[in-house]
Amino acid sequence: MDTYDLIMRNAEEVVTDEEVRELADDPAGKRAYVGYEPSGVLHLGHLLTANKLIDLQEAGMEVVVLLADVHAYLNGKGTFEEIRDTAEQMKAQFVAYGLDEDNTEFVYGSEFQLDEEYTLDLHELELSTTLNRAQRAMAEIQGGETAKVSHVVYPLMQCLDIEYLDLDLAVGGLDQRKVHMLAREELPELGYDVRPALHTPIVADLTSGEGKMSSSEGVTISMEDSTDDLEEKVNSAFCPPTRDPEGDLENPVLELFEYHVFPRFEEVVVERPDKYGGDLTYEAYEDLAADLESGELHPADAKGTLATYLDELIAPGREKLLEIRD
Ligand code: IYR
Repeated sequence: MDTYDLIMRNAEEVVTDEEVRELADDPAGKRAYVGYEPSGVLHLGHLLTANKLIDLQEAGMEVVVLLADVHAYLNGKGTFEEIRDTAEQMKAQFVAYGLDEDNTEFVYGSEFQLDEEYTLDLHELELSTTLNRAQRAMAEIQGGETAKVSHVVYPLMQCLDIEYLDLDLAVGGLDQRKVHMLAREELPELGYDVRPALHTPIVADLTSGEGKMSSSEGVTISMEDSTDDLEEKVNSAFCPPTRDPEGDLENPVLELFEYHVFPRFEEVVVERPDKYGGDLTYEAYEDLAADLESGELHPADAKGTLATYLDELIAPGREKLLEIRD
């Protein structure tokens, strides 16, 4: 796969395509990042952006993971001590999952976000950004409770991170898009460069195919799940034979194959007894999706296979988690 295609694989959108093409022409030494509010157990939402970071490492870029402790604090996720403990667990799981430790820089937000220069820049942004704009940027990130002043400081700091970590590309789920658009507008006001952003899709809820799979509601797959948990969750997933039967429902089983399994495995083997046609081997997601649609691949076989591959994917992180908790 060429560098541009690797960078773009499974991206929902990039802003702008032209800027990303420029990066793809000369990726060596270029820096990309994702920031995460520390959470003790990684779930598939985290792994979607982690897969993208692994793609970017493969494309020759340097990868920074921001353990956003100050952001988590501003978003009401606990005391600094609690958040730091959680962040260490998170880091260990990312490495176990496959982020190349020698090529990944893990940075705590508090390492640079409390410096004087950063703080003064933050105040300048506070002065130039309307409350309304900052709240809109935060709407998809904040968890619904009454907005506090901290919730409008949060997106402004996220904008500054792009400059202070000296990045060439900001990566995040689609829910981060408004913050990245704010950054593109506001950073030049402070005399800093505009950087491109890449957004990964939001995976639909597993049982309904609607909305998004999140850690707070509905069924989520995480590194905590045992082999049996995975089987049970995947078996109860919504899996219509077509990807988009009426235009507004997704097939979460296909999404998980596309975004999680195919990027990490060379081929996917569906094991079937000979009397049901024998094993099927797929090298590309599109072929598997086409077989599900045509009826060649039964949803039950697709689900069983998905559970097996997801199990293999999360096994190292699950072991790490058990080790940490011992
Ligand atoms: N807003 C993210 C966390 C975060 C991301 C980046 I990129 C930052 O620079 C800082 C924080 C979330 O919703 O988890």
